[in-house]
Order: sequence, then C-alpha cells, then structure tokens
Amino acid sequence: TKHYDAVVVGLGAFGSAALYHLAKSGLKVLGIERHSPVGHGLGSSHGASRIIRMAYFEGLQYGPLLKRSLQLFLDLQEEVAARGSQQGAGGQHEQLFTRTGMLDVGSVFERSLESARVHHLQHEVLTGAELNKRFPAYRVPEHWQALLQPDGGVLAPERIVQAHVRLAQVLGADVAVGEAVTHWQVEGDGSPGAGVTLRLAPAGGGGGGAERQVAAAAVVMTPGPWIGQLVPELADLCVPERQVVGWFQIEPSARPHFSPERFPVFVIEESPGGAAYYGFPEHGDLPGFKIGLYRHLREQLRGPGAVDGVRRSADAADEAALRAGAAAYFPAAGSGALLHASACYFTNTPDGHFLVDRHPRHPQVILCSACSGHGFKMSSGIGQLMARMVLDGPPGGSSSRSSSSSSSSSSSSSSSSS
Ligand code: PYC
Repeated sequence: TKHYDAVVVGLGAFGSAALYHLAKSGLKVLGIERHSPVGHGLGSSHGASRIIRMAYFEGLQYGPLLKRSLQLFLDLQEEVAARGSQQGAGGQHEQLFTRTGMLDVGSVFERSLESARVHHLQHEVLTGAELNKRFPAYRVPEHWQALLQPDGGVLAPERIVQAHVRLAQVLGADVAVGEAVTHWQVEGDGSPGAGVTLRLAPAGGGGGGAERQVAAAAVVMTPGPWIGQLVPELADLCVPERQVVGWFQIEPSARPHFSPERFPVFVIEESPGGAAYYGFPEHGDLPGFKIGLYRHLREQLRGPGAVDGVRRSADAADEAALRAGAAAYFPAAGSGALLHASACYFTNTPDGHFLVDRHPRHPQVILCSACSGHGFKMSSGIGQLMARMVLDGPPGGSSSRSSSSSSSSSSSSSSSSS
C-alpha cells in the first residue's frame, strides 16, 4: 500500500485544481481519474469554453471567490506561458482566458446589477436597443435591460484541467488515469485523525492492470456525477443531469460580429427563474456559435448505470430547444446547420448552490460535488480552498502535512463505484 498525504478522486475542474494546489503546498499527493486522457470529454469539464463573470446573479456571496478565481486563472495562464516559452512553445495555443466582457440580459439584470454595485465592479447598463446597436450579432427586445461587465469572458476548460494536472506532476504529484475507486474506508476507530484506504481497479479507457490499494491522511472527493456512487448518502442530494450544448453555423457575412472582440459572452433569462440561454463568440478550434440552455429540458440521471449510460449525441429535441434561442436572439445563426453538439453533466443540489464541505462523519474526507452547472469559473479558487482544508486538517484532528502511516482494520464508511 502506497501512502500519501492526500488523494484526489476525480481530475475534472475541481480535482485538477485541488491536486495542483496540494502539490504546490509540498504535500505528497495522488490524483485518480477513471477516464483517459486527463481533460477528456466524458464528464463535466469539456466543451471548449466556459463563462467567467464577476457580477453574479446567483448570489452576492460568490463575489470574493469569483475575484480570487479569476486571479488564479490569470496566474495559471502566466505559469503555463512561462513554462511554454522555456520549452520553446508559442503562448497562443495555451490561452486559458479570453476577455470578451459579459452581458446579463433580461430578468437576470436586476440581480446582476445588485451584485456589481455591492462588489464595486465596473459595469454599464444598456437597453436592449443599445445592446443590439453595439453588438450587432445580438437582437434582443429593445425594452429589455442588460448589464455589461468588462471582467467576463471565456475560459478554456480542457486546457485548464490539463495545465493543473501537468503542473502538479511537475511539482511531484502522482497521477493514475484509467483507474476508479471501488471502495474507500476510514481506518481504525474512524476518528478525525485516522487515515483512509482506497481500493482502485482498472476502469477501462487505457489505465493500469491490477487492482491495488493506496492510503492517505486526507481524501478530496471531486468525482462530479459519480459522487452518489462513492458517497451514497449524497445520491439524493447531488443529482446528475444531462445537458447539451450546440454550435450553429453563422451566415458568412455576419461572422465578424461573432468574434471575441465584438461578442461578449452572455446569459439571457426570459423570465425570473425560467429557462436561460447562455453562449459564446466563435472561438477556438470549433467553428460556429455555441449556445446552451439551462433550467430547461431537465433530464435527471438517477439509479444504477444512468450516469455512464447517458446519451452523448444531440437528438431532435435538443437541437430544437437550442435553435429556438439562437433564432430568437441571434438571427445570423438561427437557421444555420448544427455543426457540432456535446453532452455533459451538471450535478445539481436542490437550491442550485455548491456542495463543498467535510464529510459529516469523516472530516478527513473533503467533498466537492455538486456545483449545479455554474462551478467551473470558481474551480481554481475552490481547488485552492480544498488544499487549505487539507493542510489545516480536520477540526480536532491532525494536519495532513506529516505523511500518514497506517495499515490495519476498518471501521465505517462507504463503497463502490463502477
Ligand atoms: O455559469 O455562466 C454560467 C453558466 C451558464 C450556463 C451554465 N452555467
């Protein structure tokens, strides 16, 4: 059994960020990822782009974490660029953040404006008519209101996950890809200071051979939609959902209007708490206008096999729902071909906020899933926070800085993932 200060289970947005910050703190860490390669398209951290924005209609409490997270992404981009130039690579292909500005349009406007005011964020208020004139790809109702915030833009999720993992490895982290945790348990009397053992098995997808066991003083659980399999107590609280985004062809003469310089990322909410569209300029490797729709067409993935059995391609209902938004607000993309579509998971809590906490019975186990579909932009800050929780140790327990020594008997806890 190999012993670590901390093991991170799941190397998507949150796990990769936690792994990086743990390795940077000098801890002996292992990251485990069931799918291959790191930055794959089978979880919640793919699809070429994620929105980052500072004024936050979801809640005033997110303000400080958003600012911290943007700074950490900028720091990461610098670190990646510095390493790239040391190794003779150009910086362009490693761009992690593209600043486009962000538009909060329709019934999210008031809550975004309040957030901008409370957190002293730069912003402008536009009518729909002003917005349409300034950003000609858009056509929203003229009487609507919109908040334009300059500190918004596009994150490159797969590159960010890969950068966090790569840099963690440079700092000495071990990474196991193609292995899944099939069982974990807290040792001895299960006290807050007790170590944790984890059993790993090949998960298909290019990983290792035999089953094995590892041990750690602390565990960070960031498995996204697989959280209910690893922590069954959470199965009813953190519910995975299938989500689809699509890229529509843009009329050739209008493509310049969809460029990152002329097209802020957006959320358009038609009525309070109702369906909301979100989208991106044409950008990166995938051509077309990317649009998504959340709080609509909810397809929960409950029960054995539901997560792994998700339909990954778009069907006619997915396309129709996305096209309705494109046609309503972006006429030059509303009748174009669907060039590409991608399914991913949101893992949702009942109130739409995040679950980031210590396991109630095993505080050496830190849980981070679900993030209810709006977490990527805060994954850098939450990764740093989880590393801090590991370093501080559980209340009443010992810090994880001294390497665990363990073996022996079991007490409590959980089981099995596929
Ligand atoms: O956080 O901006 C966001 C977002 C848009 C759609 C889902 N999440």
